[in-house]
Amino acid sequence: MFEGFKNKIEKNLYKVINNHEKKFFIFGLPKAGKSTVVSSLVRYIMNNKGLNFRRDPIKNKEGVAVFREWNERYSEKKFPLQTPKNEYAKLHIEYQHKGSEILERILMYEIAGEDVIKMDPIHENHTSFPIELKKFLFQSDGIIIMASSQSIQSKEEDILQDFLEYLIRNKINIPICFILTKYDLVKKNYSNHVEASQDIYKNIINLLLEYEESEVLSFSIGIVEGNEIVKDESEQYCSEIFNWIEKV
Ligand SMILES: Nc1nc2c(ncn2[C@@H]2O[C@H](COP(=O)(O)OP(=O)(O)OP(=O)(O)O)[C@@H](O)[C@H]2O)c(=O)[nH]1
Ligand SMILES: [Mg+2]
Repeated sequence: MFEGFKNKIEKNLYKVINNHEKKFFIFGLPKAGKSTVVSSLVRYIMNNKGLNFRRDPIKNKEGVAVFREWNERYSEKKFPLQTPKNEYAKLHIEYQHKGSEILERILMYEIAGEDVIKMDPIHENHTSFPIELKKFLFQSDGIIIMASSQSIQSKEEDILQDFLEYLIRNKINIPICFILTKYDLVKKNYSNHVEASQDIYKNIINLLLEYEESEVLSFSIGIVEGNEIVKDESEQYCSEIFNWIEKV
Protein backbone atom coordinates (compact mmCIF):
# COMPACT_ATOMS: atom_id res chain seq x y z
CA MET A 1 0.00 0.00 0.00
CA PHE A 2 2.67 2.44 1.13
CA GLU A 3 4.96 1.37 -1.73
CA GLY A 4 2.18 2.08 -4.22
CA PHE A 5 1.63 5.52 -2.76
CA LYS A 6 5.36 6.25 -2.86
CA ASN A 7 5.58 5.14 -6.47
CA LYS A 8 2.68 7.40 -7.37
CA ILE A 9 4.36 10.39 -5.76
CA GLU A 10 7.62 9.60 -7.51
CA LYS A 11 5.82 9.27 -10.83
CA ASN A 12 4.06 12.60 -10.38
CA LEU A 13 7.24 14.28 -9.28
CA TYR A 14 8.93 12.94 -12.38
CA LYS A 15 6.11 14.38 -14.47
CA VAL A 16 6.40 17.80 -12.82
CA ILE A 17 10.15 17.83 -13.33
CA ASN A 18 9.84 16.86 -16.96
CA ASN A 19 7.09 19.36 -17.65
CA HIS A 20 9.62 22.12 -17.22
CA GLU A 21 10.83 21.70 -20.75
CA LYS A 22 10.38 24.26 -23.50
CA LYS A 23 11.17 23.99 -27.17
CA PHE A 24 12.33 26.95 -29.23
CA PHE A 25 12.62 26.95 -33.00
CA ILE A 26 15.30 29.28 -34.31
CA PHE A 27 15.07 30.82 -37.75
CA GLY A 28 17.57 33.06 -39.50
CA LEU A 29 19.64 33.47 -42.64
CA PRO A 30 23.26 32.30 -42.86
CA LYS A 31 25.54 34.51 -40.72
CA ALA A 32 22.58 36.23 -39.02
CA GLY A 33 24.25 35.66 -35.65
CA LYS A 34 22.17 32.70 -34.40
CA SER A 35 25.03 30.68 -32.90
CA THR A 36 26.50 33.81 -31.29
CA VAL A 37 23.21 34.61 -29.54
CA VAL A 38 22.62 31.04 -28.35
CA SER A 39 26.21 30.61 -27.15
CA SER A 40 25.95 33.89 -25.22
CA LEU A 41 22.66 32.78 -23.70
CA VAL A 42 24.26 29.55 -22.50
CA ARG A 43 27.13 31.56 -20.99
CA TYR A 44 24.63 33.92 -19.37
CA ILE A 45 22.97 30.95 -17.63
CA MET A 46 26.39 29.51 -16.67
CA ASN A 47 27.50 32.80 -15.10
CA ASN A 48 24.21 33.83 -13.50
CA LYS A 49 24.50 33.69 -9.70
CA GLY A 50 20.80 32.90 -9.26
CA LEU A 51 20.95 29.89 -11.58
CA ASN A 52 22.77 26.58 -11.56
CA PHE A 53 23.70 25.57 -15.07
CA ARG A 54 23.35 21.83 -15.68
CA ARG A 55 24.32 19.65 -18.58
CA ASP A 56 23.68 16.07 -19.45
CA PRO A 57 26.71 14.47 -21.11
CA ILE A 58 24.85 11.18 -21.48
CA LYS A 59 21.55 12.09 -23.12
CA ASN A 60 22.88 15.27 -24.66
CA LYS A 61 26.33 14.34 -25.91
CA GLU A 62 26.12 16.41 -29.07
CA GLY A 63 24.84 19.47 -27.21
CA VAL A 64 27.58 19.28 -24.60
CA ALA A 65 30.18 18.94 -27.36
CA VAL A 66 28.82 22.15 -28.93
CA PHE A 67 28.96 24.00 -25.56
CA ARG A 68 32.57 22.93 -25.10
CA GLU A 69 33.58 24.09 -28.55
CA TRP A 70 31.87 27.46 -28.02
CA ASN A 71 33.59 27.92 -24.65
CA GLU A 72 36.98 27.11 -26.12
CA ARG A 73 36.56 29.64 -28.88
CA TYR A 74 35.17 32.25 -26.49
CA SER A 75 38.23 31.88 -24.23
CA GLU A 76 40.26 32.88 -27.30
CA LYS A 77 37.89 35.85 -27.94
CA LYS A 78 36.53 34.19 -31.05
CA PHE A 79 32.99 33.88 -32.38
CA PRO A 80 31.46 30.41 -32.87
CA LEU A 81 32.47 28.73 -36.10
CA GLN A 82 29.97 28.79 -38.94
CA THR A 83 27.49 25.99 -38.26
CA PRO A 84 28.18 23.11 -40.68
CA LYS A 85 25.51 22.29 -43.25
CA ASN A 86 23.42 19.14 -42.76
CA GLU A 87 24.71 18.64 -39.22
CA TYR A 88 22.08 20.06 -36.94
CA ALA A 89 22.63 19.31 -33.25
CA LYS A 90 19.98 19.26 -30.54
CA LEU A 91 20.93 21.38 -27.55
CA HIS A 92 19.55 20.66 -24.09
CA ILE A 93 20.19 23.81 -22.08
CA GLU A 94 19.42 22.86 -18.48
CA TYR A 95 19.39 24.89 -15.30
CA GLN A 96 17.90 25.14 -11.84
CA HIS A 97 16.88 28.27 -10.00
CA LYS A 98 18.99 28.47 -6.82
CA GLY A 99 17.19 26.67 -4.01
CA SER A 100 14.83 24.84 -6.38
CA GLU A 101 15.00 21.14 -7.21
CA ILE A 102 13.19 21.61 -10.49
CA LEU A 103 15.31 21.09 -13.54
CA GLU A 104 14.35 23.53 -16.28
CA ARG A 105 15.21 22.52 -19.80
CA ILE A 106 15.36 24.59 -22.97
CA LEU A 107 15.57 22.66 -26.22
CA MET A 108 16.91 24.23 -29.38
CA TYR A 109 18.58 23.07 -32.55
CA GLU A 110 21.94 24.47 -33.52
CA ILE A 111 21.36 24.56 -37.24
CA ALA A 112 23.01 26.27 -40.19
CA GLY A 113 21.17 29.16 -41.82
CA GLU A 114 21.62 27.41 -45.14
CA ASP A 115 19.54 24.50 -43.83
CA VAL A 116 16.92 26.37 -41.85
CA ILE A 117 15.93 28.56 -44.82
CA LYS A 118 14.72 25.43 -46.60
CA MET A 119 11.68 25.92 -44.36
CA ASP A 120 10.67 28.63 -46.85
CA PRO A 121 7.96 26.96 -48.97
CA ILE A 122 9.44 28.58 -52.07
CA HIS A 123 12.96 27.25 -51.48
CA GLU A 124 14.01 24.83 -54.23
CA ASN A 125 14.98 22.25 -51.59
CA HIS A 126 11.95 22.80 -49.37
CA THR A 127 10.99 19.11 -49.53
CA SER A 128 14.39 18.11 -48.15
CA PHE A 129 13.81 20.07 -44.94
CA PRO A 130 14.20 17.43 -42.19
CA ILE A 131 10.86 16.11 -40.95
CA GLU A 132 12.26 15.99 -37.39
CA LEU A 133 12.77 19.76 -37.48
CA LYS A 134 9.41 20.44 -39.05
CA LYS A 135 7.77 18.49 -36.23
CA PHE A 136 9.86 20.42 -33.73
CA LEU A 137 8.62 23.71 -35.23
CA PHE A 138 4.96 22.77 -34.87
CA GLN A 139 5.49 21.51 -31.30
CA SER A 140 7.59 24.44 -30.18
CA ASP A 141 6.68 26.79 -27.34
CA GLY A 142 8.34 29.76 -28.97
CA ILE A 143 9.84 30.80 -32.30
CA ILE A 144 12.90 33.02 -32.41
CA ILE A 145 13.65 34.85 -35.64
CA MET A 146 17.09 36.39 -35.78
CA ALA A 147 18.03 39.00 -38.34
CA SER A 148 21.21 41.01 -38.67
CA SER A 149 21.30 44.80 -38.43
CA GLN A 150 23.69 44.73 -41.37
CA SER A 151 21.88 45.34 -44.60
CA ILE A 152 20.86 42.24 -46.47
CA GLN A 153 19.60 41.76 -50.01
CA SER A 154 15.89 42.00 -50.69
CA LYS A 155 15.97 38.34 -51.71
CA GLU A 156 17.03 37.51 -48.17
CA GLU A 157 14.39 39.72 -46.63
CA ASP A 158 11.86 37.84 -48.78
CA ILE A 159 12.90 34.60 -47.10
CA LEU A 160 12.20 36.06 -43.65
CA GLN A 161 8.86 37.43 -44.75
CA ASP A 162 7.82 34.15 -46.37
CA PHE A 163 8.61 32.29 -43.16
CA LEU A 164 6.52 34.70 -41.13
CA GLU A 165 3.64 34.52 -43.61
CA TYR A 166 3.91 30.73 -43.49
CA LEU A 167 3.49 30.82 -39.69
CA ILE A 168 0.62 33.29 -39.77
CA ARG A 169 -1.25 31.59 -42.59
CA ASN A 170 -0.92 28.21 -40.91
CA LYS A 171 -2.41 29.86 -37.82
CA ILE A 172 0.44 28.72 -35.68
CA ASN A 173 -0.35 30.34 -32.37
CA ILE A 174 3.15 30.21 -31.00
CA PRO A 175 4.78 33.30 -29.47
CA ILE A 176 7.36 34.82 -31.80
CA CYS A 177 10.41 36.76 -30.74
CA PHE A 178 12.30 38.82 -33.32
CA ILE A 179 15.90 39.57 -32.39
CA LEU A 180 17.81 42.30 -34.21
CA THR A 181 21.36 40.95 -34.00
CA LYS A 182 24.69 42.81 -34.25
CA TYR A 183 22.91 45.86 -32.85
CA ASP A 184 26.30 47.43 -31.99
CA LEU A 185 26.82 48.10 -35.70
CA VAL A 186 23.84 50.48 -36.00
CA LYS A 187 23.06 51.50 -32.43
CA LYS A 188 24.32 55.05 -32.78
CA ASN A 189 21.82 55.80 -35.56
CA TYR A 190 18.68 55.02 -33.56
CA SER A 191 17.07 55.88 -30.26
CA ASN A 192 16.06 52.27 -29.59
CA HIS A 193 16.14 48.79 -31.08
CA VAL A 194 12.44 48.73 -32.08
CA GLU A 195 12.94 51.86 -34.17
CA ALA A 196 16.03 50.26 -35.73
CA SER A 197 14.18 47.00 -36.44
CA GLN A 198 11.29 48.89 -38.01
CA ASP A 199 13.65 50.86 -40.20
CA ILE A 200 15.68 47.86 -41.36
CA TYR A 201 12.89 45.26 -41.55
CA LYS A 202 9.78 47.40 -42.11
CA ASN A 203 7.43 44.76 -43.57
CA ILE A 204 8.44 42.03 -41.19
CA ILE A 205 8.17 44.14 -38.04
CA ASN A 206 4.82 45.63 -39.03
CA LEU A 207 3.45 42.19 -39.70
CA LEU A 208 4.86 40.90 -36.45
CA LEU A 209 3.54 43.74 -34.34
CA GLU A 210 0.03 42.89 -35.51
CA TYR A 211 0.53 39.36 -34.34
CA GLU A 212 -0.62 39.18 -30.73
CA GLU A 213 2.10 37.22 -29.07
CA SER A 214 5.20 38.84 -30.40
CA GLU A 215 8.21 40.62 -29.02
CA VAL A 216 11.01 42.60 -30.63
CA LEU A 217 14.39 42.37 -28.89
CA SER A 218 17.98 43.04 -29.87
CA PHE A 219 21.39 41.55 -29.30
CA SER A 220 24.99 42.64 -29.41
CA ILE A 221 28.03 40.76 -28.22
CA GLY A 222 29.72 44.06 -27.30
CA ILE A 223 32.89 45.53 -28.72
CA VAL A 224 34.26 43.78 -31.79
CA GLU A 225 37.50 44.56 -33.59
CA GLY A 226 38.15 42.63 -36.78
CA ASN A 227 36.84 39.24 -35.81
CA GLU A 228 37.84 39.48 -32.16
CA ILE A 229 35.46 39.96 -29.24
CA VAL A 230 37.30 42.72 -27.40
CA LYS A 231 34.69 43.29 -24.70
CA ASP A 232 31.65 41.20 -23.92
CA GLU A 233 28.70 43.45 -23.18
CA SER A 234 25.98 40.93 -23.97
CA GLU A 235 24.64 40.40 -20.43
CA GLN A 236 21.72 42.85 -20.60
CA TYR A 237 20.62 41.57 -24.02
CA CYS A 238 20.82 37.96 -22.82
CA SER A 239 18.86 38.81 -19.71
CA GLU A 240 15.98 40.16 -21.83
CA ILE A 241 16.04 37.12 -24.11
CA PHE A 242 16.16 34.82 -21.09
CA ASN A 243 13.20 36.63 -19.48
CA TRP A 244 11.17 36.18 -22.64
CA ILE A 245 12.07 32.46 -22.70
CA GLU A 246 11.00 32.04 -19.07
CA LYS A 247 7.76 33.95 -19.67
CA VAL A 248 6.67 31.91 -22.70
N1 LIG B 1 29.75 43.25 -34.55
C1 LIG B 1 29.14 42.10 -34.28
N2 LIG B 1 29.35 41.04 -35.08
C2 LIG B 1 28.71 39.88 -34.79
C3 LIG B 1 27.83 39.75 -33.67
N3 LIG B 1 27.32 38.50 -33.66
C4 LIG B 1 27.87 37.85 -34.72
N4 LIG B 1 28.71 38.66 -35.42
C5 LIG B 1 29.47 38.34 -36.66
O1 LIG B 1 28.65 37.55 -37.50
C6 LIG B 1 29.28 36.31 -37.81
C7 LIG B 1 28.24 35.22 -37.95
O2 LIG B 1 27.66 34.92 -36.70
P1 LIG B 1 27.08 33.47 -36.36
O3 LIG B 1 26.59 33.52 -34.98
O4 LIG B 1 28.06 32.41 -36.71
O5 LIG B 1 25.87 33.40 -37.39
P2 LIG B 1 24.88 32.16 -37.69
O6 LIG B 1 23.53 32.75 -37.88
O7 LIG B 1 25.03 31.14 -36.64
O8 LIG B 1 25.43 31.64 -39.08
P3 LIG B 1 25.22 30.16 -39.73
O9 LIG B 1 25.79 29.19 -38.78
O10 LIG B 1 25.96 30.23 -41.02
O11 LIG B 1 23.76 29.99 -39.95
C8 LIG B 1 30.26 36.10 -36.66
O12 LIG B 1 31.31 35.25 -37.05
C9 LIG B 1 30.72 37.51 -36.37
O13 LIG B 1 31.71 37.90 -37.29
C10 LIG B 1 27.63 40.92 -32.84
O14 LIG B 1 26.88 40.93 -31.85
N5 LIG B 1 28.30 42.05 -33.21
MG1 LIG C 1 25.52 29.15 -36.71
